[in-house]
Amino acid sequence: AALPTEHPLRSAGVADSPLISTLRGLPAAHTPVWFMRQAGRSLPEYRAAREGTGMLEACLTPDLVAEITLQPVRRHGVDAAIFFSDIVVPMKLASVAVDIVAGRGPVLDHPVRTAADVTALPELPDSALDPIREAVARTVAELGDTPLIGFAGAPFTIAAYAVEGGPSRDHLRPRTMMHADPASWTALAEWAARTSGAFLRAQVEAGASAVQLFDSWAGSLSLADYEAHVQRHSADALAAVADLGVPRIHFGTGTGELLAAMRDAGADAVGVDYRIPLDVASQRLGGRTVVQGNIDPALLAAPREVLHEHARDVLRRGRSAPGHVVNLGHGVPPETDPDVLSELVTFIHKETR
Ligand code: 1CP
Repeated sequence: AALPTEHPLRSAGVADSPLISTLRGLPAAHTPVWFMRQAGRSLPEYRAAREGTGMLEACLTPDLVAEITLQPVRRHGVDAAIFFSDIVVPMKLASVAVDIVAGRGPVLDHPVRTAADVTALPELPDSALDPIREAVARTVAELGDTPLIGFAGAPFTIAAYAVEGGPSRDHLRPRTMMHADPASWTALAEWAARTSGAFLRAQVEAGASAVQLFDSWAGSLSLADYEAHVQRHSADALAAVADLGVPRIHFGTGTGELLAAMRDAGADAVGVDYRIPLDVASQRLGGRTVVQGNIDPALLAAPREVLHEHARDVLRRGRSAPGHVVNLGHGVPPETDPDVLSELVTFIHKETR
């Protein structure tokens, strides 16, 4: 299979954009920058658009999704849009009883803990992804040469919410399940990989030019558990778009010990959180993998000169990799001053042009 004829990645503007060039290890006009959670609570226009609409309802309203996805591109001039959605949206579309509770996060009515719970998980029908396709199509129609990044949750992070039934700190239950009931774990992770893989594929076919797999909580795993129980499922999710030829980014937090294993799951670029410097990350990746990161979100609230010095250090260390996409080490904190982000984008572009 190939990308549809009218796909943005077939246009020179998107294909040669700083983000796509950099992810492919090619030279770019400047170092690209975007921010995880750039579409969200740090923007007053986001809060206004979301007013009175629940998170999941918003994610299934194509006009609203397009508007929220475009807001940070208009305001900050970032080098990519990230599709406004959530990692649990495909679960919801598969008819799992899940909601996103304000101030908490995803919560399931029935946590998935036994073999019977896993067997009862509903498959995601292809037609359920139509609102996603429509939202992506509306978004890319407005984006011009700025690429859209599609995303999905990686099987471990999805399973962490499913088994715990909501947010947790140590993700003990899913980590227990992989040892106590490996057959159920495997079936759950395979379900999550199919579901996330279909979500990724729908976004790419509808116009996303790159993808990011979020394994936000993989840092709670040992390398041994990652390799034995997680890596091949993440590889399956990434493989769902392999034939389409879009660059694939793989991100997690606290994953300093897992970077090479995450790359080997099939990623072109590896996202690094703020806990290890990019030159160390690049060395752990054998110096042959594009890196993304890793401005510490805490420094967004520091004096401008302190933030700039930190950003310069991140750029300097990023040069040891064959390509560097600037991002934060994790999401934009909700209380961030949006002007700081706009100014940081200008700074990165000026420093690297
Ligand atoms: O701008 C963007 O980055 C696009 C939007 C986006 C993305 C990529 C949202 C909107 N969610 C996500 C992915 C996501 N969702 C991840 C991976 C990224 C990360 O590590 O931050 C995770 C872990 C979730 C789960 C989730 N959804 C949480 C975390 C809960 C926990 O365990 O601590 C929360 C709070 C949500 C809700 C959510 N998702 C997105 C927004 C804007 C919100 C807040 C909604 C609201 O309450 O109004």
